Amino acid sequence: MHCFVFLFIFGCVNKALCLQSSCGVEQELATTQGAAGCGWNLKRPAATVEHRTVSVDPDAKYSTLANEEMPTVQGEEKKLQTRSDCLMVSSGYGILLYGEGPQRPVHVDSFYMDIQEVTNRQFQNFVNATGYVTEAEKFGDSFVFEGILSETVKNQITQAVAAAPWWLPVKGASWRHPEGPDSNITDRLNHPVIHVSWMDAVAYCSWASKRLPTEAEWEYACRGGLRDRLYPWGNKLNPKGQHYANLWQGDFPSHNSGEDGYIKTSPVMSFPSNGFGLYDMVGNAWEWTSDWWAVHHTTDQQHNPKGPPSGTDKVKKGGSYMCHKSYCYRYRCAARSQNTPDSSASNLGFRCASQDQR
Ligand SMILES: *[C@@H]1O[C@H](CO)[C@@H](O)[C@H](O)[C@H]1NC(C)=O
Ligand SMILES: *[C@@H]1O[C@H](CO)[C@@H](O)[C@H](O)[C@H]1NC(C)=O
Ligand SMILES: [Ca+2]
Ligand SMILES: [Ca+2]
Repeated sequence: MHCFVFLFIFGCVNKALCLQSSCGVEQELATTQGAAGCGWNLKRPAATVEHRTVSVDPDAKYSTLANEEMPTVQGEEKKLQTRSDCLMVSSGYGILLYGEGPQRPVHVDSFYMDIQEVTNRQFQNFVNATGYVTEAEKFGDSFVFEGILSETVKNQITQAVAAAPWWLPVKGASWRHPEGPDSNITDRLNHPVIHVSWMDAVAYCSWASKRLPTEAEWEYACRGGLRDRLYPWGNKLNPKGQHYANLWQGDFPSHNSGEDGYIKTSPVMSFPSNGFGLYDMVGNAWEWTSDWWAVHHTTDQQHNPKGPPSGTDKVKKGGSYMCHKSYCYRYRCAARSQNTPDSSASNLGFRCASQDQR
């Protein structure tokens, strides 16, 4: 089933102004507590990183099979068309430390964006067609949030991330086994695929004849046509008492009340879409972008910026079901975080974009 929705968007988006009432508070929270919370420091030990170079050659490895076996369930895409004189200003909430500011005018050409995070079912299709093995499966482990592990698995773990002790490297954790060997995705085929590295995400998107969105494209898509807003739907986190994203309610990291209905990932599209018809742009799973991470940006106007030419970390956007304001206020369109390209974790996934309709 191929469903495409053609959406023309006229209007300028994305001047994320610092809100006077909350900016100072946020800056303080971010600098004191933010660093480790969003999956930062989930770096593989240097020793294991070296033998883990994965080459992705879509032509050689995937295209033949891909042509024979296209996914039976194809996610929808939206065309996001921008006017040529439209200025998009990326970021600008005021967290200079993480490169959210200063505000800067950016133009992005029209592109197609998946309306949902790539699901386990879609990823399974890809793996069935290509035999692809993810980096977490090759390494033999992946990071899982302690709060969702069984006692059996927890008891077998001896190391943790110093700055974020609730992240545990779990042997056998992968997209097929999100909380380790005693878990599976049978009942979660419509949830976002997680435990996928940046390389894995690139491999999937290439197979689908797509690509990862740039950070600027991702942010443009997140804003859903609204100006100067924190979230894809506006400035209030819970308008009319409703939840608009799968986030964390309660106290992080000890108690997740699951008030929004989910303490782990949720099926994609469980919460309302934004003005562009895109779902889960914030919350549920973090999403990889194609950009290398940097915190210094030019304030000159840019056309289709693609980030720095090189780096050590890739930018991820949108926050996850683990984000709570006290610790990881990253469920804003402007917010950003980073991981090394070979990182994988129980709250990190992706969606694809493309220049042409796929
Ligand atoms: C992938 O293959 C497995 C094993 O053959 C099968 O159970 C599953 O339904 C397939 N998934 C898709 C999405 O086709
Ligand atoms: C998957 O996990 C569920 C419990 O979460 C279990 O009941 C089921 O037997 C498991 N399925 C497989 C194929 O391991
Ligand atoms: Ca939740
Ligand atoms: Ca998301």
